[in-house]
Amino acid sequence: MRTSRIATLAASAALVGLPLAAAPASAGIPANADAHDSNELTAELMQLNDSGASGTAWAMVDGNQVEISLETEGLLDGAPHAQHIHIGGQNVCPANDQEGSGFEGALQTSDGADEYGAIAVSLTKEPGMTGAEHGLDVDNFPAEGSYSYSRTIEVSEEVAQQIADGDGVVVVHGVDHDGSGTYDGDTKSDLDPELPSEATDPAACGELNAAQMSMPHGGTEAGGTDTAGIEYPGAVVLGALAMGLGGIGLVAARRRTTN
Ligand SMILES: [Cu+2]
Repeated sequence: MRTSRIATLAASAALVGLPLAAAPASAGIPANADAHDSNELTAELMQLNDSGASGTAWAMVDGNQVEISLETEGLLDGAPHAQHIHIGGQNVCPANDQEGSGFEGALQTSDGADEYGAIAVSLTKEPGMTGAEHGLDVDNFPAEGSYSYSRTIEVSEEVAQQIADGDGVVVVHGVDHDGSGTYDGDTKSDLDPELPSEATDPAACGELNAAQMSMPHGGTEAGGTDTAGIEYPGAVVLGALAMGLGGIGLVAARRRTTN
């Protein structure tokens, strides 16, 4: 009687132990991340208008909070770069060589609206406002040729969902078409006739898509958990539970993407 019960226990333990072998595969998921309502995205920013600019963007959607980081280079130094998440187009970037209505065929911001949509979130620095209507608050945007930007922004639930669904496109503006070292020229901006078009023409663009792997922001905490799980039997059960929860999260995430 007693031995068979022990055998049952051993069998259960073996079953519980099984997921542990698969645990390292989940190491990329940060231990503190809530798999149910967070969504990690990345974008590679490519030049538009032959600006020579490039960069990367990373975003994490958690409820109606969007944490976003940008790394840029090759932009005009000493001039403000309006930057936004655009939503509502085909969720893509125009081609670098796409002809527009601006200076010598330059692509103006509205020329790319079919591709990337309209301004949805203004990526200003603190304490700048982040709504679409603040898209040209030039005093609150980075003004270097290369910069790192990071901010957590509260958005509407609709915008959060759209970004999480991969409908967001990051656009950085400001191109020195004539190489004068400043925003000038006779062509007026299609967004604000008070500004030269150079101040608002798109310089770089990247589509925010679901991240294939964790960026440094969340990845570091994940390393310690697996070894701890092997040393403490209690943690094995926790690990198995976490695997189960993770699985549910994955199913939910997949369902969301197919919808
Ligand atoms: Cu924009």
